[in-house]
Amino acid sequence: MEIKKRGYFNLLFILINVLFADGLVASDIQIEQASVRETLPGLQISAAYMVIKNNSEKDLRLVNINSPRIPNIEMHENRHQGEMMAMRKVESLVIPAGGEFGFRPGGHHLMLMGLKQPLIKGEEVTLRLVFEGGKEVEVLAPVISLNHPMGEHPMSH
Ligand SMILES: [Cu+2]
Repeated sequence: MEIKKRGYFNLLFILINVLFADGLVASDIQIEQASVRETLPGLQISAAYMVIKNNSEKDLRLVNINSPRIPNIEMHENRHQGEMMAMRKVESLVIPAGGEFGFRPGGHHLMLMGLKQPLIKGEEVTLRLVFEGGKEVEVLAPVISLNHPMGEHPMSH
């Protein structure tokens, strides 16, 4: 089932690249350091991180992230509220032309919610990034351990 799905999404990815070949080639958007944090026992949420590079000459607006395996993914920012850090959902984010945007531990992050099964270290999760105008890019993110230096995430929701 998983293999069949992956084949389908690979095909979709190729089709998307063909459909949106007008001025924006796949290498215009580069995803680096993508990772998903393993779930804590009993929890149905986790976090994902990545750096998105925009090599094109136009700003890109990230409007949605989804995954065949994760029911709900939100983009969150961390904000100081007095002494506390609080998370807030953001609807979209701009990746500046020729620049990058990072979802990183302690800062903006992707909140993975409503997980039906635990995310286990060593697995890989497909994440699909949707940009304004319909451009889509897929990345296969490894699930990493909570003890990984990149795996820290404040849990104060
Ligand atoms: Cu969050």
